[in-house]
Parts: sequence; structure tokens; C-alpha cells
Amino acid sequence: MLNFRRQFPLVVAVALAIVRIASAGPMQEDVKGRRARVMDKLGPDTVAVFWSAPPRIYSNDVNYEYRQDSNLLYLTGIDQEDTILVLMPGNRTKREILFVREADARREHWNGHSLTPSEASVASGVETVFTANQFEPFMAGVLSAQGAPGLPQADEAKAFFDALGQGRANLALLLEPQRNLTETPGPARQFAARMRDRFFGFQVKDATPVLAGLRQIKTPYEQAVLRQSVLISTEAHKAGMRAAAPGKWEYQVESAIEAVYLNNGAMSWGYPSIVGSGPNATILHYEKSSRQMENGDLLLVDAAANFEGLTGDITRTYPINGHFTQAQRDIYEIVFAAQEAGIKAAKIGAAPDDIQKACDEVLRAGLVKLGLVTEPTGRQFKIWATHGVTHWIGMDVHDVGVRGKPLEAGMAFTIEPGIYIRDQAFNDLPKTPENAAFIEKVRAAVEKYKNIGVRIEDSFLLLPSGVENLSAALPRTVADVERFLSESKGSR
Ligand SMILES: [Mn+2]
Repeated sequence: MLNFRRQFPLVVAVALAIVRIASAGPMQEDVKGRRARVMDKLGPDTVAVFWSAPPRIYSNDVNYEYRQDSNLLYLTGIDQEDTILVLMPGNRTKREILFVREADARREHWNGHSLTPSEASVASGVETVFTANQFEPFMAGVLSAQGAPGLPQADEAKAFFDALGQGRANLALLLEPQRNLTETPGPARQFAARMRDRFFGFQVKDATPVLAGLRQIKTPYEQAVLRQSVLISTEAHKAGMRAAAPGKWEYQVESAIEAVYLNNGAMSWGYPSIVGSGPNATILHYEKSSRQMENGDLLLVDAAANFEGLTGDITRTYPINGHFTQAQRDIYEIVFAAQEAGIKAAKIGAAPDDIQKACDEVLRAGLVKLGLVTEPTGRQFKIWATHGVTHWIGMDVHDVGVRGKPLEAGMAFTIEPGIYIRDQAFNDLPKTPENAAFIEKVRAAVEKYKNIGVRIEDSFLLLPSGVENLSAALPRTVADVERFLSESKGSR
């Protein structure tokens, strides 16, 4: 089947690949450094294997646009199916071995050029590249200490073979979380089980925490790409603000935003855009974008691009007619003050939970003041402030990281307090006399503020000099938001 829409991104992908091949640039240098750090952590007794993501079906025989596995992309920069990276930190010279799919003229006619081994070598900086059909014999040779095809030197893998002989070798994989014994194991666990059936002298080790720890600290190259990625997203949000007006549809704002991504060379969105107007602003992951907006609506937009594999995360909430009502402003000012408190708490050595606590204090006090909450302490306010206020960002919009690690330079994260007034929230409360009294006390305030949802979210990078708001170019105060909307009115 020829589908025009699918042809376009493939052309772009090929063009990018050619640029990368023509000059091994800062990305190749950076992924080399990432592999070196992973190997340092894994040690010389280890062989580690990382796979590309499988293609995913969109409809019948049509796939979604390909999305590479974040860890493989992190380690190789290669955005291609059927790619496998093997790391053997103890090897004398060939410590990195990459496998890419074989050339296939017919497939490439339909779906585009595949990297040849030499192109993959330039693209990734991995010197030793074989075709994917050599992976099985390679692993069999390595895990049986026979010597692998492609590692001809007798002493090349001596460190690993010695470890294998002494029963202290490791096979490091990204093991899928396994919640219970009856759940079908994922591909990495199945591979581990097959290798254990056939070979001896090693234990299986989960490399997930090693990758999470390294990905949590952005390199200077990643910081530059993330900065650019977030800048594209701020431009996209501005285009959305210009497109929003009474009578327009949510999807028209979404299309204005996403056009800016593609127009600036972003691969796609980093996550499906959330464009929720009026009561839809209170739905945390509203993805339909199908409502016609009305005068007086607030519009909540949570959207960001995936540029060169890195994704920010930004939310703005604004009145589509250009002016906050007093009630909308009451809620907005609390969320804004909470975010400010969260930003102040984001310091080197602080815990991520300190950001949460700082936001919570302001949210709770503000909600008490508006009469939406009766208890000045405790968790009652969570009925309106329902989600966490910070997470890591990076290759995944909810990026990986080591839990409980104090904040340090190079970490990137969001600060995103929100308040959502839904009268249905009362239905979640157990029917107790205390809750009945609470509902009675706040009923009038809920009636006044119901269907208002406000989230303000920015993407931050922690530097030795302090926290940098990567999305600072986007209006955030009530005054700046209203000024931007009124200035853009002429072009709407
Ligand atoms: Mn977020």
C-alpha cells in the first residue's frame, strides 16, 4: 500500500541520516561517552545486550511511525529497527559490537534505506558492525567461551572468558518488570532464560538501574539539545495561543502547535497533545481535542516536541478571549504561587520531594483561603490537587531516574502544580459524616469554581549556578499571558 502520509517522515529520516553520515559530529562523540560510562559501571566480567524496539501496528498492515527504544537510542543514536548493541567492557580492542539488519532491495524500495554496516559505524561511532544474522552465532561463541566470529584474536575476550570459567560472569540485560510468576516474561527475560538453558558460568543482571542513573544526568550535548527542543515547544505553544479564540475548535489549536514541531525539524510530539477547554481542562489526560471553544473558557494546553530524541514538558492555561475572570484568576494565582515556591525549592542537594512539599504548602493554603478546603493541614486538599508536581524529563517525557537521589547539576525535570475543580470529585469520597460535613462547608465555593482546571508546567535544568527554566520564553504570569493574548489578537 502506498500511503502519502507515511512517505513524508521517511524522506526526512533519510535526509537526517545522510547528514549524520557525512560528518561524525557531537552526537557521535556523546553516545561514545555514554557507552564508556555504561561499561565502567558494568565491569570487565560482563557482556551486555541492548535491543531496538519492535515496530508497532497502527492498523492492519500499517505500522505507527517507528519509535526507537530510548535506551538503544541513548547508546547508539541509531533510529532503526532490528538493531542490537553488545558491550563487552573487558575486551582488549572490540568492546562495542553493533548488529544491523541486512540490506534488502525490495524492503528498502518500500520503506526506505537501511544503514549499511559502514554507515551504522559512522552514525554510532561503533567500530565493529555486523549484520543481524550474525548475532546468534556471536552470542553462542561468547557464552560458550569458544571465541566468537568477529572476535578472531584469541585473547580478545580473555577477561570475559576467564570470568565465565570461574562462574562469575554477568549477562546484563534491560529486564522487563515482572509483577508476578504467571505473567508472560518479556523478550529480554525470555532471552535470558534461553541463554541459561544452554550456557553456564554467568548470572543474569539487570542493567536498568545503570542506564537510569546515567540518563538522569544530562551531558552538555544533551542539555543543548533539550534546550533547543523546549525552545521549539515554546514557539509551538505561542502558535497555539494565537490560534485559540471563541468559536474555534480544540483541534485547531492542536494543529497550530504540532505544525511548529514539524516545521522546526522535530521528529513528532514527545507525547500526545492535551488541549482541553472549559470542563475538559479538568481531565488530566484529555486527548480528544474535539470541543468547540466558547467565550469565557479557560484552555489548558500540555504539549511538547520530541526533537533529536529529547522531550520537554510544558503546560499553559489561558483564557481564550484574552482575559481571566476573577474566579479563573483566583485559581491561577494559587497555582502560579505554588510553582514559584517549587522553583525556589529546586536546589542542588535538595530532594525532589522538597519541590512537592513546597508546592503543596501553597496549594493547600490557597485552597483553604478560597473555601474549597477546610483543613489547613493534612491531605484533604489533594481532592483538587490530584497529581505529583515533578518528574524527570529526557528521552522519555516521564524519564528514568534513580529514586531518592538528591538533586544534582545536569538533572532535568518539570515543576507542574495544578488545581482541578470537578463536583464529581465528591463521588470519590467515602460516605462518612465527616465527608458529608466537608461537602456541605465547601459546596458554595465548589459551585463558584467548578469546571476550572489550571496547570502551569515548565521544564527545568539544574546547573551549578542554579535552576534554569528552559521554557521561560513562554508567558506565565497573569499579566504576561493577557498581554501576549491581546497583542496576538490582531493576527487571530
Ligand atoms: Mn509533566
